[in-house]
Amino acid sequence: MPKVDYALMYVTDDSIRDDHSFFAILEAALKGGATIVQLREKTCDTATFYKRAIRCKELCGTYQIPLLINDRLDIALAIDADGVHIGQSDMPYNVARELLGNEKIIGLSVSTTAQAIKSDAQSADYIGISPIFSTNTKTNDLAKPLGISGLKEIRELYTKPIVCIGGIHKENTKEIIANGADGIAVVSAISKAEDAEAATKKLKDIICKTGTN
Ligand code: TZP
Ligand code: MG
Repeated sequence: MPKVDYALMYVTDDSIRDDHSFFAILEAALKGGATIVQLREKTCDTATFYKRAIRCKELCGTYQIPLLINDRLDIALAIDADGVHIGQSDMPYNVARELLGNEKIIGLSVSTTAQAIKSDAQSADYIGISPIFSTNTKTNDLAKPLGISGLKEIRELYTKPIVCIGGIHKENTKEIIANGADGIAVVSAISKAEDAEAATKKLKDIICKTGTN
C-alpha cells in the first residue's frame, strides 16, 4: 500500500441531499488540499449511496486522493474504494480485513484509551479518535469527547497514525496536531464554510505549519 497522507480528511456531509452542492463542496475540498476523503452516508438508501460513491471515486481519482467509505464494506467493494472507516459497532475489524484484503485501508474509531490498545486498533491502518471535542454534526451514538488529554494519552500508547474527529475548526486544529495527531477529519468546518476551498486551504496551512514546527 502506498504511504497515505492522513493530514486532512474531508468527511462528506450527509445532510446535503442535493447532489450539485454535495459534489461542488467535495471538489472544493479537493482543490483546497484535502489529503483523503471519507464518504459518510447515514440516511439514504443503498442505491443513492452507491451512486454517490461512484461519483466520489471518479472525482477523488481525478485529484489522486484516496477515498474511504464509512461503515459499508459492500459499497467499498462494489466501487473498489481505497478502504473503509469502521466504528466499534460496525463489521468486526478482522472480518473487514478478510473481505477487503491487505492492500486496502481500514480505519477504526476509538472512543477510549482501552479501545486504542486492543488488537483491532493495533491492526488497523489508523485510528480515529471519536470524538475529540463535542459536535453538533453527529448526535447519535456519540461518546464523551476525549479532549487533548485523551489524545495525549493515546499518542503515548499508539504508534500508527491517529486522526481526530469532532468539533474541529481552524481555531483548535493547531493544538490537535501539536499534541501528536497525524491528521484531522472534519465535516462542517468545510461543508458549512462560506468558501469551502478557502476553508480547506486554511486548515491545511495550519496543519502543515504545525507539523513542521
Ligand atoms: N464522528 C465523530 S464526530 C463526527 C463523526 C462523523 C462528526 C464530525 O463533524 P464536525 O462537523 O467536523 O464536528
Ligand atoms: Mg460506523
